[in-house]
Amino acid sequence: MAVHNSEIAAIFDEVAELLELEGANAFRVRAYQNAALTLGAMPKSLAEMLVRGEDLSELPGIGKDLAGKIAEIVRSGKLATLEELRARTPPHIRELLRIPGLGPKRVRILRDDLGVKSVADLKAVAERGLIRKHKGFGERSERKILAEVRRLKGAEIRVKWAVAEEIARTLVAHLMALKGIETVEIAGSFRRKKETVGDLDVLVTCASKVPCMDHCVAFDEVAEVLGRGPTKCTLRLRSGLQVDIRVVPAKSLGAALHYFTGSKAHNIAIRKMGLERELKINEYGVFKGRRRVAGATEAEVYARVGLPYIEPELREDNGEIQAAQQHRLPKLLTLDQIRGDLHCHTTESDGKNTLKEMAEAAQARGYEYLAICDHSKRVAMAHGLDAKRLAEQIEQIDHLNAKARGFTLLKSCEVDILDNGSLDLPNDILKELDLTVCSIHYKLNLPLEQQTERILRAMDNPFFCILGHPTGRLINQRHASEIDIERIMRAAADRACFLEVNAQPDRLDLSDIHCKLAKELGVKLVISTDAHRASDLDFMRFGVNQARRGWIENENVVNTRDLVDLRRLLSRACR
Ligand code: DGT
Ligand code: CA
Ligand code: CA
Ligand code: ZN
Repeated sequence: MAVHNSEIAAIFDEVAELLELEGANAFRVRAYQNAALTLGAMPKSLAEMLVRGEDLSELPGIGKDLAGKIAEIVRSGKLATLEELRARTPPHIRELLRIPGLGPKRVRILRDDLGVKSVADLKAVAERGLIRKHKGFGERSERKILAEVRRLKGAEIRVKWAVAEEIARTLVAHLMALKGIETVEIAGSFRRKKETVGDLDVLVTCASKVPCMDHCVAFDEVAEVLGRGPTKCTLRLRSGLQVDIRVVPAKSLGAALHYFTGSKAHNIAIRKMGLERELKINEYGVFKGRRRVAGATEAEVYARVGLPYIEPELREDNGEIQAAQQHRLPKLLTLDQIRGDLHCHTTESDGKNTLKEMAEAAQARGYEYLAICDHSKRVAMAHGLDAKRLAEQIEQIDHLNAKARGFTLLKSCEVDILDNGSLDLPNDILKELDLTVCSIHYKLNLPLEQQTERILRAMDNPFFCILGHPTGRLINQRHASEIDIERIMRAAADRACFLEVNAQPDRLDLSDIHCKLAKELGVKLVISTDAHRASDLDFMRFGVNQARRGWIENENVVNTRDLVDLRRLLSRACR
């Protein structure tokens, strides 16, 4: 059982990629890409839908053919179409596709025009300066390609936190199903909520004589058992993610949890504090000579070195230990402090749900407000709103608000920041909105100075409120645009503008480090899901995680305010 939606989406993505590489019909390629998008964002498990006998061909963009392919994947874990495509594509060419910035189109050009058939060939032509001479590539893309090729050597694949969470959930459920297993904790970077994780580090306590290891390796997503001992095993799952599982005695659980949560740098600093008190701290406990003095809980471990409990998200040896010593640890933001979402889309632009459906979904989550931010016309082209359609939407919102109680739709728009730094809609219409989310969606690769100016000029507009997904990066796919983020933050603080922490699992933009910088520079943040369908509103927790890693507290976040305070903040920002 239990092929995850994300696995099916990944298979379809790869099919699309390889088809495009072969020069297949563009509609066919797009059908797979669209299906991957639909499936990846679905809240319901496709595998479970099939078990219940639901007809998948009724899903948007999924016809009979694709529904059959989904069933094939759920049944066998594989897709014959993909296997055939892979077999037909030389492995070295497939490796090229993994280089960020090189899609199938570009790989084809490089192969057909420059004879590039492997990463080694690519490196050679890039070093000889042949790529920059080619139409469609510039000097900058050549430099980027070279940097990526160099990075690729020895580079590991890191899994996005949201994907790891889905896998972790099924793994924990599997482990807890064995009678005698008492606790299962996931430590490591996953517990620290790092945006990507290298592997999962799992700790288990169980009653004696329980066949715990047999049960671990019997998890039905295991592709390979890489190592196995009496209390420890290492697994590679079908998704490629590795898992280290350790069985520990209950009296050591706190010490083990502390040790395996890391980060390594944090551990080293704590151990050093232990040594100063003549304490030995390891994964088994805290010891004075040979006597165990602590180890069952993490709080005990910290107490032994004279510190209060430190939240996992802070454990990067990035000032948290000094802060703990001085009793000035941040009181980290929590999900239940979020009162509304300030960035979502509807069917008016590229969203999948209507205004009314989005409003109901937000209310169902207990929110006080939701800002509707359909795209302006520049980015969404045919789908985007011009001033006239935005005015119509404003009327619709007024109409819905008149009927709603205790909940307010806010009028907004995701306005494109044009390359000259102006906004994509005239001020006459922007002034009718409660707020704006202003974002860059094209020319992401301008030189640093120019890109920074573009944003600063946009911020000069009195109707600029929130800078949406500020750096434009996509995790594992696209680097952040080159911008002087500190200058932008200072400018935002001066003008009472805000920066978004976009909670989409592959954006998480701002990063944790940028969140911390924003706090230090006194810029307020907005944590938003950028939901394109109702279920995406649940992405909020990913944004909160990221903010917590950046030491963010309730007061640093705009959308922890109630509507009255929110309007007060916005009125300064927006007018
Ligand atoms: P990852 O998996 O790369 O996303 O990052 P982590 O932090 O989960 O690292 P991992 O899986 O290599 O190790 C898990 C934790 O175990 C790590 O955060 C700290 C602890 N640890 C691992 N190796 C050492 C070590 O040599 N010394 C100390 N003090 N702790 C270690
Ligand atoms: Ca790990
Ligand atoms: Ca590990
Ligand atoms: Zn958006």
